[in-house]
Amino acid sequence: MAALLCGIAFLNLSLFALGSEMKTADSTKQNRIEIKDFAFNPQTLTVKSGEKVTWINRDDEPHTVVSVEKQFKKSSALDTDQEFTVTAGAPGTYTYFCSVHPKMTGTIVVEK
Ligand SMILES: [Cu+2]
Repeated sequence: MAALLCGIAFLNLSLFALGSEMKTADSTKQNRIEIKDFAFNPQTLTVKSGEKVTWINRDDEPHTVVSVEKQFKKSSALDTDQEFTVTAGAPGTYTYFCSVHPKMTGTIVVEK
């Protein structure tokens, strides 16, 4: 019986270790939005306030990133493989589009 209890305690310990590892990986995640085939991918991204969001253009066409309500500075025209980064501000929903192709839209949800 003692051996069984010991085994359970060990299992709990390893579950705990796994949980903290996942937390570490999550806090260093990169918030990346790829622009490909005239679309933002993912189209909706959820981030925490203060985190950085980076767009990268994987198309041969130039694209821009412009906040509909001017909640962040707009990008210049991004050439192929060029990146644009903003820091997520106040919590809320930020919609943006490409001024070259206004049908291209995306959303960033900023949480506290
Ligand atoms: Cu575009």
